[in-house]
Amino acid sequence: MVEMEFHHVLRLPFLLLLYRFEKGRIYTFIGEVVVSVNPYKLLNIYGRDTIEQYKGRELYERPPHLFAIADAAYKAMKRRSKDTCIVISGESGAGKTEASKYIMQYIAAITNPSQRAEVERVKNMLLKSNCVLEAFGNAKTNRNDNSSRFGKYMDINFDFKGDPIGGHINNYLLEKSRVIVQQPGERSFHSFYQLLQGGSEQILRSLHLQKSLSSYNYIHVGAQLKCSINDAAEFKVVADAMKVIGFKPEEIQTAYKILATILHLGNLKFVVDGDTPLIENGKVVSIIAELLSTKTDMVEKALLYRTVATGRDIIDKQHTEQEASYGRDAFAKAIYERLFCWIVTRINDIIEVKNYDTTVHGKNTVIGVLDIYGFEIFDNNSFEQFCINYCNEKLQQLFIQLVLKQEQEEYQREGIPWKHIDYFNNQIIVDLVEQQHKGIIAILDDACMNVGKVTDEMFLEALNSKLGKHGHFSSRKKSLNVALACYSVIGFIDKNKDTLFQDFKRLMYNSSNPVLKNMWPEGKLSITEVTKRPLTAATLFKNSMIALVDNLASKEPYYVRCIKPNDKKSPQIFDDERCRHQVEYLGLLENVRVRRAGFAFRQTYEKFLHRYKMISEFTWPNHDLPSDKEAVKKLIERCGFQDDVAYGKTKIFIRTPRTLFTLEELRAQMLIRIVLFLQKVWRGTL
Ligand code: AD9
Ligand code: MG
Repeated sequence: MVEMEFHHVLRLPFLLLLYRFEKGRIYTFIGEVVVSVNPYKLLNIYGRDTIEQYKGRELYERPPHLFAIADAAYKAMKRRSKDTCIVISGESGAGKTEASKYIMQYIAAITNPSQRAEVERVKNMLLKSNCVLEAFGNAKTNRNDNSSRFGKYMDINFDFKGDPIGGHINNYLLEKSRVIVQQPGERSFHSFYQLLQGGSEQILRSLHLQKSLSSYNYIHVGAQLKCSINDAAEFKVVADAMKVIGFKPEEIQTAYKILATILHLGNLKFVVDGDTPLIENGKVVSIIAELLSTKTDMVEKALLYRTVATGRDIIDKQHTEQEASYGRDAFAKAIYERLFCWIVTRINDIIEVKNYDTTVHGKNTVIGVLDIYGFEIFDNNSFEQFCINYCNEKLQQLFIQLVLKQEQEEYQREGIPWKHIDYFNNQIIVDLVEQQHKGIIAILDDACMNVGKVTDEMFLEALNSKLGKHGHFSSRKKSLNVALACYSVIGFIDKNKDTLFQDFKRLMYNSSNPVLKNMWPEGKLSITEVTKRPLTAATLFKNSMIALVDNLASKEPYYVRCIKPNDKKSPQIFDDERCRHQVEYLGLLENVRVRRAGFAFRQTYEKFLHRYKMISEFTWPNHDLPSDKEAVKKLIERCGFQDDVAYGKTKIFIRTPRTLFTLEELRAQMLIRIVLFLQKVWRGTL
């Protein structure tokens, strides 16, 4: 019990986290939030025996653990048929992706006790999808050897028995610029290294690839880097997982062909003959044509010309050398991104719930698990970091809304005496980025809409003139500063416009490989049919973030807040400053204060009675008091909990979790008695 008191009733979360980390206890509860400190070593706390300890228990019955929160989300979904979600946040390398996998493993382990084959199949596919997505969507960065370069929200659907019957994955903005360039010390996506290191000689030969990583311009920066991922072994694991999930051999083969195409594209060189760019290494073009199941002259044409409509005329306009290089890089990024999205779509096709009839089987409920890219600041931060960090601000805002703001507003609404606790509301930062007409994204889009050449510097000037007076915006020459972070505007315009010449789309659509062709349906349109200007990358991302937050807000949320103890990936070091900072910006201090002064549990009088009325003779089977509120008061006094509760206008508020356990225990005892009593009645022995 002493232990239990200690990990809830915390005054200084930072010291408590330190104390617990040193004792090898990486999880701590703050209210219903689990705080996790990355141990950077394998711990023996995820096995079958641990799972059994958490299965079906109440949240605070066992020491803090991811399994406790997973079980709580699962129980809430099952007991109350409510959709729930688990939001995992924290900076890059803090342990979000690992946490999401343990949560999924836990859910898989505790469901389907009758071992139904179809449910087992679904569970297996859900678990296997992780390693495929990580191979194509994760990369080594300077912060994390297995950094998620995309955001992932996965819904797991359950049937009325509480067994998984399918799922759906939403992916968010892949950092595709990594395909063509990486910062020193970083690598491209794992998939490239896995193919080159793990692919058999036969596979590599068919793709015209050689094992040497440094032969390929797009990945040579990180070729010699040590990475904790075993590329060769992972190649086989991923290939097997793809097979198990249901990818067809020709689909897997096409994925390899796309990876190979990109590696070859990176080695393409343009030379200028007078004004005319030519391709220096023509052999590479024919290899690419072979891999893409198209013709060499068509690939060459797409690389050197673009079709433009001028009035009624359609002409082939020759690229400058710069345009040709830009086009090549944009093509490489686009086919990788498309491959990634296609993988997600294929997984979704396979795992989506099929043949579920709600009229027969009851409601199909959902647990969502969110694992996004964590907040990150590097030496050089560009459009991608801007998007990633905006996403983190958005989720922090949701946390504030749900945990801090709503909590306090509820006390007020219910008339519970309450001293307001201040917190930094980051809505102002979110607005700065996303506000219509006035926010950074709107200003960026405006700049991109301008006809004629718009430079990043012009965008910076527009920001300065429109946001110069904003308290959270500052800029220096050639850089812009939002909130705590420094970003360079270089590349913002290009990355936001995200132009891919139409000719490449048509090239892909005209491939005789049906898998490739299907990935590029818009290539069907001719130049005169393409009229609409596509939404910009930032606006698409903003819209997807708004939809994500709306979706999360519609579910009952559970939080895991991950903390990175040091920047050296060391299991020994708890870097005070780094941890203090994270505790601060994650809002954990305020979270503790709101929780400590507040109430762990609340429920409407009606629902409360419905669950606990058997505990007291005043309420069982029905009460004759003037209101449910009066009946609850009577029940609570009867149990002696009057000092641990407050009565709101419509809800009862219970301060400590222990009271709730006791109520649950009393309820369970009474249910057993009632059942025994009824059995006796039925048998006629009473
Ligand atoms: V990023 O935002 O995707 O860059 P994450 O996802 O927060 O980041 P990740 O889960 O990938 O971080 O964890 C980083 C590394 O920390 C892992 O590769 C493990 O080596 C290590 N880690 C994280 N959590 C655990 C754990 N519970 N037990 C052991 C862990 N090691
Ligand atoms: Mg991750």
